[in-house]
Amino acid sequence: MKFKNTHKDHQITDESIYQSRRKLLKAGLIGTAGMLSSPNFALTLPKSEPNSKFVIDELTREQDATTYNNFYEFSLSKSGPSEKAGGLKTDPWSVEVGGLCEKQGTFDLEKLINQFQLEERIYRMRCVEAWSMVIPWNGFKLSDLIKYCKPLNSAKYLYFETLYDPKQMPGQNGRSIPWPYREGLRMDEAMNDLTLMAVGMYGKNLPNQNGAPLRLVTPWKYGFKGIKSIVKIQFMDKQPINSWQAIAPNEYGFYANVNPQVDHPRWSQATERRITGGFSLFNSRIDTQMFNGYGDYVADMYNGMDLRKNF
Ligand SMILES: Nc1nc2c(c(=O)[nH]1)N[C@H]1C(S)=C(S)[C@@H](COP(=O)(O)O)O[C@H]1N2
Ligand SMILES: [Mo]
Repeated sequence: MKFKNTHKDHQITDESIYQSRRKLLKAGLIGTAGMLSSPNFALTLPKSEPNSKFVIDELTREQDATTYNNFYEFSLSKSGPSEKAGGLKTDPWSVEVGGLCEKQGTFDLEKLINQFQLEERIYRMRCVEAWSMVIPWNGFKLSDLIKYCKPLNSAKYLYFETLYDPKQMPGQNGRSIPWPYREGLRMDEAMNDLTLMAVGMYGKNLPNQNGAPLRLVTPWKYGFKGIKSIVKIQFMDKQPINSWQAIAPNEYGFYANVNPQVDHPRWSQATERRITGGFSLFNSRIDTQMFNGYGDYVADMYNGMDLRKNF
């Protein structure tokens, strides 16, 4: 399957960000401050004051974003997924939609995504392990898929599952996680304009190690919410339990909102190591922003909630 990039006039396909920046410069799509500011993006990066002199909202190098991964189905190491996920068969791929919605069924992914408008969006991403990246995703809005499925009024949450196939995913022979990998969102979070179903990154199809052919992207939440290689979506009336919650409920909650004021029990969440590329994977430590800097778009959803309890 090959997704059709709807923004043919702006494709970040170069192996090196320096090359693509040069191209963008040439095309007049890059601001003088060095921030990416293309009118083609449906959503520009929310403005934020640099919170350290080292902050640069520069794209992470594709090379780093595709070789420094978390994907326990293949490996527990960061480099393992890129070495071991290559054989995963992602075409054809189907997604089973069920639960509290009218349009239940098993849908062929290629046919499914043809229903929706694909966009390119540059998002800051932050892992609970306190490293972060800036990634250009290609995908469609989860809200479009939800509307397509016609949820019942009783549907309050969305539940997702990754493929379970130990033959293709050798990590599933181990017990690191109760398989299959699971994730959930409250319906308003799922409907939020930021929430993306990614089918590509850097203008290309998603590499397997990044969750091909379909993965969730919620940039105001820790990376573990970004469930990969999704085969099942269910509309539910009760809050589902995600995989990390199931393993360690005191360390990983349902909401997983990026929150510098609420530390992980074993380490601080106040700062993060921004992986951009260039000299090393450890190139700058910056202050973590509330909701990863996306508060203007998402803070309202959590009004009146105790975010220490709902972490
Ligand atoms: N199925 C599945 N999805 C997953 C994971 C995983 O192990 N299995 N790891 C999560 C974690 S902890 C992170 S930080 C992100 C990493 O995404 P990336 O490798 O594309 O950066 O994927 C998330 N989605
Ligand atoms: Mo993570």
